Amino acid sequence: MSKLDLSLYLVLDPELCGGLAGMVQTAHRAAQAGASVVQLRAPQWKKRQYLQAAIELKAALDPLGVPLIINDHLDIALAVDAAGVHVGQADLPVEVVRRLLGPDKLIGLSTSNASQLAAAPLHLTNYVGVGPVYPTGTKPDASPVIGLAAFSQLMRDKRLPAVAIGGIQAGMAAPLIAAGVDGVAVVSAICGQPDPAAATAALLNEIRGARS
Ligand code: TZP
Repeated sequence: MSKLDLSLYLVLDPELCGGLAGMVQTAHRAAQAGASVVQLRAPQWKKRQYLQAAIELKAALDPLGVPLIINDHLDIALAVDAAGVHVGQADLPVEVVRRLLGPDKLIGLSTSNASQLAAAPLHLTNYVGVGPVYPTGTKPDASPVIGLAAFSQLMRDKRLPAVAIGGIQAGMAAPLIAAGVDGVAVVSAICGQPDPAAATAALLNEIRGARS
């Protein structure tokens, strides 16, 4: 399994990105500007449309060497030979996904509290998403907001590579990196921005600055 760079993890949202074409364009621009992972997340989409988006995203991201992660849909990840699958707490368990996906693909797991983090299967999970750290309008059914203080506490007991997610906008990444997270995951801070490449570059700059 190659080492995963979680620095800036873009989660795509078809509504914020302007549909399938907008999503592919945003992903491509963000990846060119340094986004290190891209996740296709479109819970409202039917399978056929999801598959088409995955095919187009894979074609756009492969030449840039940026891994494509598929949210929830294991079959689509297998169909397009994506880099991995991201599951939530109510999706297929990591153990099942790992068995079906094999040892070489990536598996990410959404968590929103200490007990979910403690329950993440250590040797089967490549990374955890932890959030929402801040209030977000992007995921209406998100778990309760964690807040920076509790998030920092969670990072003290970190057992797996982790990305912070939820309400992270430009200028908000540095304290999360300082708390020990490996990267930040964003939707609206890149998707739907007038210049996704500039938004990506600014966030990356902040992340790198906070590390040095
Ligand atoms: N999971 C927890 S919060 C969230 C997801 C997918 C949405 C984050 O969106 P934004 O726009 O970066 O706040």
